[in-house]
Amino acid sequence: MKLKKALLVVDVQNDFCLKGALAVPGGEKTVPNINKYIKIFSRNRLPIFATSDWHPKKTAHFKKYGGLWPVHCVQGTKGAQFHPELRLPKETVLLYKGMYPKSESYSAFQAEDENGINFLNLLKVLGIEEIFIAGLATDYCVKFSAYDAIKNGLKVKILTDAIKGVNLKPNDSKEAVKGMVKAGVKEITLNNMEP
Ligand code: VGL
Repeated sequence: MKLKKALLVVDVQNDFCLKGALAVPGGEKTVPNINKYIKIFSRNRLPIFATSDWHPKKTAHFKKYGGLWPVHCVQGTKGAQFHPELRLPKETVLLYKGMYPKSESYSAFQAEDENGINFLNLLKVLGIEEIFIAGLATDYCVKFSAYDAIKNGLKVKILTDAIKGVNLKPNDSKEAVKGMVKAGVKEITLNNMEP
């Protein structure tokens, strides 16, 4: 039987792209391939979810309040907007995470839609069994989302030609992919994508 699938586009926001406040090297280069995956899912009438990192001005996630990161993706700013070339269809389910000042919220499973319904519940309502993950960053939000998906019994594919990592340490993304694969995640690209 065919599994019911959904696409998850993680944090393709200006601040994670070229000249952004927390630019992921080559982050913007994921956009053309992500747009291709979006078209495939749209064409097959499969759900598309897109997360936004959506921080208040003051959060323990930021360096100046004890966290790891420069100020980025502050709610309502240009840096928090999607990359201008990302082509999300109007049916995309938009999810927001990082609103709670005391939690890191790297994972899409800590995100919620505009009505406060969390990602897992939305997946359950739609009967989704498998998610395909693209976006930023491989070694943080993509990784944590993939692990949470596996923990929740979903099948997971990462789209390796549509993700990029921060690489605070040079091998972080490679290690992240290795770890995900060990946990049961499959790697695919546009060449072997079948919706
Ligand atoms: C992310 C670092 C800090 C991500 C978010 O979206 O992967 N990375 N905040």
